[in-house]
Amino acid sequence: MSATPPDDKSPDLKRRESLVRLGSLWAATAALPLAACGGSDSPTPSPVPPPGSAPPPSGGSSGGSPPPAPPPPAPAPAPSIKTTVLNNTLEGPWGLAFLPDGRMLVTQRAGSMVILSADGKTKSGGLAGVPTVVSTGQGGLLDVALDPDFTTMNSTSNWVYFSYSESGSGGLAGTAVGKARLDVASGQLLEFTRIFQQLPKVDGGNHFGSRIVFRGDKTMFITLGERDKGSPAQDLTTHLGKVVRIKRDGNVPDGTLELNPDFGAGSKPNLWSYGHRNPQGAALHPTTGELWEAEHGPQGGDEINIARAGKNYGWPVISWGQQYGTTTQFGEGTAKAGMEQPVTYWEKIDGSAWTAGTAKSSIAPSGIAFYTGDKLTGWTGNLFVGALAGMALWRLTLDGNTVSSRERLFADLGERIRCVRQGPDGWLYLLTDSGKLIRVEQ
Ligand SMILES: [Ca+2]
Repeated sequence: MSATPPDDKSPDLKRRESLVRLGSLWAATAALPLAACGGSDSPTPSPVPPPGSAPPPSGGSSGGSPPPAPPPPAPAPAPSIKTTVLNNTLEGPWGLAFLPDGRMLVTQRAGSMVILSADGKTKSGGLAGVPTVVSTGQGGLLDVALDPDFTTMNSTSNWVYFSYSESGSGGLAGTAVGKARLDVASGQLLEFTRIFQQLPKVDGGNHFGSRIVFRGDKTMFITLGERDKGSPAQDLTTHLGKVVRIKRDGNVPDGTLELNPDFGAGSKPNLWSYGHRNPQGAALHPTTGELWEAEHGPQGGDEINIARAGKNYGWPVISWGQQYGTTTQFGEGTAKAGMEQPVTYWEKIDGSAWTAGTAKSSIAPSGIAFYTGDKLTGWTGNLFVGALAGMALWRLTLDGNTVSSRERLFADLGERIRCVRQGPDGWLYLLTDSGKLIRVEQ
């Protein structure tokens, strides 16, 4: 499959991707006039913010002071850091989980799951037992995660969990999560059970989310898009635009586990946080254990948030983005009391500062990962964000919960980066919409 799915922001995606291609061309040749990229919108890495800018915000303060524009660029990477394409035969890869023996379980959006050899070079046939998925628009077979107890290949806890777009009556669809036993020897998923359904199902093919992230208590977070419907993200009787937290059997945590927040009568009991747009990236912070998520804004306003229990992340009331095809602020503004601010956000596709009165643009973030290894020099503790429209890997350095710098990496690859994972070998692995598995190494 060569076509890329129309990820997010479809009204201006083609235009912005043409800007990206121009940007990549510029980066490659250093010859294209800036005017070709829309005036002052430089395609080079993030500039330093203007002198006197306030320091970046700490994570998740309610309302109040908005975060300033972009953090300064990070120091240049070690010159020896490089990318190696290990496989280019995947078809719309979306999620990746490392098996205990180093092989990789990869979902392909159209509805298949394959296993790659530990060196990435050999791809199995599609596993039997994958449920039927709706693969139109941004939907399909999406993320995959191993059971926290699936730590050896002969484990009896050989469960895998995966998110997908599930059809309903009348052409409606919604995100779902299923579990099944992975029998590698026979190439099958066995004992499939659906453990979560996003409700209500609605029409349209956009904003399914989704990522699955296990906490230390073996409950899982599932990030869910608002299905491009806007206001349901604020409606606590729906799963649209929410992060939910459930147990491995699909039930709501109770008893000895931390309870989910109480959102009141009529609310869905598995909700964790709300006001999200389309969170396609999520990862657990390696030291705080909190859930960080990346979500698509509208035209501009892509965000990284720390999704905390009971908090409202503002969509579609507040946003750092604009209405499509205009220079008009989206919603009521950029901040409101009782609504959380992102820890960082992008107003331009290349991370540069936005100029008032001009159109914003989107990096379109998908998978994210914290790097906890030490083999990539200087990158330990950094957060990595794959960009689709922005065709880059963003490296964010952190000072606690504050993003202290951002760096746009590998734009010259011209790849939509869908998924970022740290491998057991201490390198970073990327999946691209063009079907590649790429290792970042040095
Ligand atoms: Ca927000």
